[in-house]
Amino acid sequence: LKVCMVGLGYIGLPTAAVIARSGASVLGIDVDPRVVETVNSGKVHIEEIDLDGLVSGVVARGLLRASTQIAPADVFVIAVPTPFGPNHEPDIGYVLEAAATIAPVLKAGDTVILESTSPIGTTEKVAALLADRRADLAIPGHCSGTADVAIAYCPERVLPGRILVELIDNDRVIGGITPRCARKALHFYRRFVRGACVTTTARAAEMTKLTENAFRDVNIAFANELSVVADTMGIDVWEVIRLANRHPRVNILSPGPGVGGHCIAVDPWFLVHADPENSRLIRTAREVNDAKIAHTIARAEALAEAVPGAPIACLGLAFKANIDDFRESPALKVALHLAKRFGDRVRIVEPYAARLPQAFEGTGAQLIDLDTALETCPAFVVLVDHDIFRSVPLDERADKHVHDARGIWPDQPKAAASTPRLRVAG
Ligand code: SAJ
Repeated sequence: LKVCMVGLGYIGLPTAAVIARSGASVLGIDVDPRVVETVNSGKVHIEEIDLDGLVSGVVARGLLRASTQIAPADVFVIAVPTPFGPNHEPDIGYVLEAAATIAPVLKAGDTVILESTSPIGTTEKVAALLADRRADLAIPGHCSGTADVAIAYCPERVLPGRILVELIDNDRVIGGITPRCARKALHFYRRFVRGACVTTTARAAEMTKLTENAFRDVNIAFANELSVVADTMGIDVWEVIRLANRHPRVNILSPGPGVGGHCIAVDPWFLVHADPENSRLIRTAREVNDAKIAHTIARAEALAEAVPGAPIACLGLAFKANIDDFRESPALKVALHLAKRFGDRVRIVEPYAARLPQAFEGTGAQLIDLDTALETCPAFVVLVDHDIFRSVPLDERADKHVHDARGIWPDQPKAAASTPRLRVAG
């Protein structure tokens, strides 16, 4: 079986490597020649547990090769970004570009699968584009009778940090332009997926993906809203959540400095955009989670003012624990704001960064290690729940002033005093 993966990013590369391990011959396409070169030398350009060993193995066995040029294959998988524009409108330009790249080499019997998170109706647009470019082929949805190719939507659902495990173990939702398309795609996923593969329509599968991430966003927004209310009331939100979660039907998630990453902070907008009038809860959740960043900034500023002139340590820049991904990171936004305001007083501890991101240039902020921070900084803003930060025992931080946005330093005696009736503009 010949497979062509279009897009070798956070999802495309691990997926290509897992497919190659199943014995298929995989060609990975990327527009960036550096990515192509890195993969062909058996290396990886992204950090993900166990990915380096897997990629070097399948490249050495000749099962995975990368190129900037498309080639004929039996199955084409599209895993390119779907960003949003200035008004949160989804941009499917890269998906359509990928489909246009595939069109000239497509032949009867092939399968085209879109994995990118996409607004509802995108797979149909891919089919329309292929029908337009390839009048010689019978494209599903654009022909009567049996189609020459199968077109399906199968969203990725993997969690960064667990990608290789979840690619295999998670259930997959496979939506076909027609039921026959879905069955053809299902046959392909069975090669490497151990979880259940469930078929549906392309539109339902597109909405399912958006729904999963909007569900998580709404639930995190509930926790974040509670944390602000508790702060106003001078109550420890972590204790309230622990106690409430003792109820058999209550399971509240963790508040944080906001919601980051390229999925949960983005995808709910695709649903809002589809039907703005009827998606008020989803929109509000997005707004609540974004406003939590401003709240964290206000609390961190108050902390800095409590230790005039002294160094302030910001723990973490990543968008979540134990990864090196800083995209859409609320921690980074808070730390950058503090660096711009307090300059060389700001010390950043981020074990997953070799140097500070470019945005910090000229602010005077420095990257230091955790031990140095504990020795030299009287004030701490905890922004990411990396395991290494959790491991600091109480006696090493007892005399510190702390704003802990992640709730990982329990029983902190000098937790930044709550500011009753604190109001933060969203
Ligand atoms: N967060 C909280 N509190 C929580 C949980 C998360 O503040 O209780 C924050 C994190 O710190 C982070 C953000 O939310 O900033 C998102 O983190 P996450 O771990 O919830 O999710 P992602 O973005 O790493 O991955 C999500 C997953 N979706 C769901 O769990 C429904 C993953 O399965 C998807 O494949 C991925 O989005 C994606 O690619 O869409």
